[in-house]
Amino acid sequence: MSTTGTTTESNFSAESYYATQPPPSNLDQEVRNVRDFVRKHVNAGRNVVLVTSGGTTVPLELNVVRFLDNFSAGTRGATSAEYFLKAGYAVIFMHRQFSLQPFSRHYSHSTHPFLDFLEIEQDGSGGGNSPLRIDVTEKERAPLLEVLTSYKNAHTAGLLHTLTFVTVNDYLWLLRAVSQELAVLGRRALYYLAAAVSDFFLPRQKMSEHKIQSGKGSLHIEMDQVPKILKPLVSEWTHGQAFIVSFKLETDPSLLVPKAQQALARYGHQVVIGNDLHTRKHQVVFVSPSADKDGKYVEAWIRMDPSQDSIKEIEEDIIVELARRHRTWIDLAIS
Ligand code: PAZ
Repeated sequence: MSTTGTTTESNFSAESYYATQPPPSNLDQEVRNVRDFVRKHVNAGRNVVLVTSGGTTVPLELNVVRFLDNFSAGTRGATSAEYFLKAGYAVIFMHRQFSLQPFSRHYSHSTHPFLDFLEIEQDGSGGGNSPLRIDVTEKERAPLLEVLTSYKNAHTAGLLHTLTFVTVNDYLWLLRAVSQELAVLGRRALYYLAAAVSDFFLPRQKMSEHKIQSGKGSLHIEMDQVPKILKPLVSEWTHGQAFIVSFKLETDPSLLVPKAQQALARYGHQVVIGNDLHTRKHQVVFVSPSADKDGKYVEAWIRMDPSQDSIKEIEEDIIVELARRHRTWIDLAIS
């Protein structure tokens, strides 16, 4: 690709990215819907959190047959969205299409399929010809009622707004557009960036139009780096007002804290939550700038006993702690 506004051939700034990569076709409508949602909750004096969740794809062809993807199922994001609702937030849940969603995640396909606990019963009134009805097994009734009640309450009160992305390009365009809409909330906006976003992509200008043919032997693809959009998110799109929490995933645990510190130094936001691929359901580390503003960082671990898995989810403690820190962030502007 030639240097169409890029700093080098393989190094897009955020600005050059948006100038050269096309927006998703439904962006304007999505933005209007977010605007309505935000306006409603600004008027109600409610804090709003943007939760991003799931992995992004990187298409290799314009008529896409093949794409790169990653492991993220969206468990962290979907679970956290429920606890944010419980904490009184209005939630914009921006997730990868078909990844886990708040509430329905409890009954996801292979782990806990809902068909397994539904029963078909004969309505007793009309003998053998009486209509059939569906019932829930005794054991599952109470937990389902709890999940269903929370789901209905969130929807009836209009507290949960859902947005969908598939590609890293969809994600980048949506994130910028949503953050511009959330700017009216100032400090009352919280960003919880749990999506696993690709670090590399293939610019449209480099993509093959049609399915890449296999006849030529091995395949060499050089990808460009996805621009580091946390920087403009923090300083431009949110004007340094929003409380921004990003996630850092590593597979070498010794990198977690240093990489989290590096991100804070580079982007200037409030918290990086570090998690290791293999232990992420049982422990995370909060890394944040020290309150003394001395250029140092503090770390705080949240740990759970893995044997407590079925009783408690780590996201419950993560969200309690973040809601507390977010309140302090809001109060700082008032005092
Ligand atoms: O979606 P999931 O529950 O399977 O995994 C969550 C996670 C590990 C993707 C998330 O906690 C995270 O660390 N996201 C950021 C990844 C990164 O860009 O480093």
